Amino acid sequence: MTEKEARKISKFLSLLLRHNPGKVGLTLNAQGWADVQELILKINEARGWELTKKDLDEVVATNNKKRFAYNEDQSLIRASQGHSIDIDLGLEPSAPPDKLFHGTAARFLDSILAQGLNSRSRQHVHLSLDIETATAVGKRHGKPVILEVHSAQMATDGHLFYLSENNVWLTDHVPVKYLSLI
Ligand code: HQG
Repeated sequence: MTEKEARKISKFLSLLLRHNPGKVGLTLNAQGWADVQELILKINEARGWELTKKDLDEVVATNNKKRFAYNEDQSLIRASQGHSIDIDLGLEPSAPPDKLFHGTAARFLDSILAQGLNSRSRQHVHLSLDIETATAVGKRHGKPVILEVHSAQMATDGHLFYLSENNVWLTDHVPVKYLSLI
C-alpha cells in the first residue's frame, strides 16, 4: 500500500472510530471498541473499497502517531485518543512529567488566557511531551503558539492526568494559572 492510501484509510478510521461510527452504520462499545470484521465489511460496503485485515494491520502498525490499537486477540480495534463521542477509554490516572506543552493557534490565545484550555469538541485537552510535537499540533490550526503547562503542580493540586496508549497526555481542563506562553 502506498503512503497516500494508508493516509486515506487512517483518516477514514479516525472519523469512524473517534467521531462518527454511524457514518457506515457501525457501533462502538462503551470503551470505544469496534468489531474488526464488521468494521472492514461496513467500510467496504460504504466506500466500495476492498480493504482486508492485512491492510488494517499495516495501517495500525505504520501509522505515524500510532492512532489505532487492537485488543489482545485482534478481534476489536479502537482509536487510542482524540474522541469527540462519549466513550470511556478506561485509562487509570497517572503522574505527569513536570511540564507538558500545548500547541495552538495565535488567534485562540486571548480566549485561552481568559478561560484556560478547554476540551472543546473532544473528550479531553490534549497535551504533548515536547515542544516539537506541540508545534505540529498548533500548525494544524494556523500560526502556532506554544503554551507550557505546569502539569506536576496541577497534579499536586488534584487534577487528574491520563496517558493514552499512544503517549498523548490527557486532562479535563487546564486553568489559566497553570499556563505560561513560551
Ligand atoms: C483550542 C491531533 C479558545 C485548542 C493532535 C485547540 C492532538 C481553545 C482547539 C489532537 C480554548 C481544539 C487534539 C479556549 C482550547 N478558547 N480555543 N478556551 N481551549 N482551545 O483539534 O489539541 O492527528 O480539538 O488550543 O495531534 O489541537 O488527530 O485539539 O487549538 O493530539 O491524531 O481549541 O488531535 O491528533 O482543537 O488536537 P482540537 P488539539 P491527530
